[in-house]
Amino acid sequence: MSIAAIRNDDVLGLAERFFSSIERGEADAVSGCYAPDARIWHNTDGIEQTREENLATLGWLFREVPERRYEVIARHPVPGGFLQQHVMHGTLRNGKTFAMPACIICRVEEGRIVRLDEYLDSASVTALVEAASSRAAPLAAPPRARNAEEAKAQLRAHGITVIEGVLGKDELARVREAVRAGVESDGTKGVQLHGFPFDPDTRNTRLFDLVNKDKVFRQLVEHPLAIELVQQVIGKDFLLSNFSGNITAPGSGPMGLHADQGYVPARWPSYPLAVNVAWAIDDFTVENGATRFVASSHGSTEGPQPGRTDYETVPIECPAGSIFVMDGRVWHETGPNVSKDKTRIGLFAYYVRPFLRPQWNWDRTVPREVLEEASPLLRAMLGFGHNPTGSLDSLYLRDDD
Ligand SMILES: O=C(O)CCC(=O)C(=O)O
Repeated sequence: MSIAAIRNDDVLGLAERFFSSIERGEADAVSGCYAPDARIWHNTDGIEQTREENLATLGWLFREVPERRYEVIARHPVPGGFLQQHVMHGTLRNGKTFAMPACIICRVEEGRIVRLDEYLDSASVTALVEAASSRAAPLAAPPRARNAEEAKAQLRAHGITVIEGVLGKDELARVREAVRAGVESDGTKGVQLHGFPFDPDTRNTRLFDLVNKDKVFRQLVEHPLAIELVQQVIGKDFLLSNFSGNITAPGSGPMGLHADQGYVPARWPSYPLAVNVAWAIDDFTVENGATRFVASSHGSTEGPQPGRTDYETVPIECPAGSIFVMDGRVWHETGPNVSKDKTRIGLFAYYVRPFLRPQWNWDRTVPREVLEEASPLLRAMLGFGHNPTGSLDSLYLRDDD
């Protein structure tokens, strides 16, 4: 291969890294593609930005346009750099989509971009800025995803997604039986099942400690799709905070509107601290108390005001076997069960970033036999694995710990 061909490969590799880092929102990786004294120019304002100024602009883009994709029409190596014609497709935080055509000329030295001139359609730029600052169009229903990638995009854009058909008929029957057995066993032992302070009456049945109740529940908390989405929302390292069931019953009222990370003092950071994967074991309908949520509440930095009841909520209707995933900031509640004779089983697996204390003290409750057969992933999410906040205790652990 000639030196010229190798250089072309390097330049095209750099172009690929640069645009895919922007797609993924990785500011450090974008920064690494620029030379420290790089200059970035746009025809729309005629301003020459420094690397840091451009990274600030990209920070705005990452925030306002959580989903970005480049459709590369042409990418050509040229002496000293490359040319690219592309269309950037994006979804704004308020769910609006846009497509922005552009042409760039990039000068590269020693494997880094030293100058980038970008020609944009000024009407598209104005439309993007106006759309980003306009009020969110409220969702009339939660978005539905056909696969993990769509679910991730919806979580970024709306903080919520519904995926149908995750559990089949036999699996649902198995889970229902485990719930029935759990309720019976807790009832026999005198464990509280009704009338918790967060419920409006004594009709709903709350079943806690699912991890220790049946293997099938342990399989749900580490279901690969659930884990993929959890990691997308709160990062690679996370803890299971709680896993419980809520069985609504005819006549049960709505639970108070809340956000799952509501115990974290306001103002919350601009990223979610927690995520809830809800398993619909029965059909979720308006009648039987489908969970309800407030559209766009994932953009909030605090929970709903206590006592205020005028928030508009949207039902999360979905067939049995679906999961719905909500980032920890989404305001939601159990809907009222207004049916004559229908119960509704929902299981709620609640995961948090590793620096938040779980609601359930797994170290005091998980029996040795459950731990012994737990996968490394389950052990880690229960707090028995590597501690990503420091792992300092590893200095003192014995080999068999
Ligand atoms: O049962 C539901 O629909 C929601 C339950 C919930 O939000 C909770 O337990 O925190």
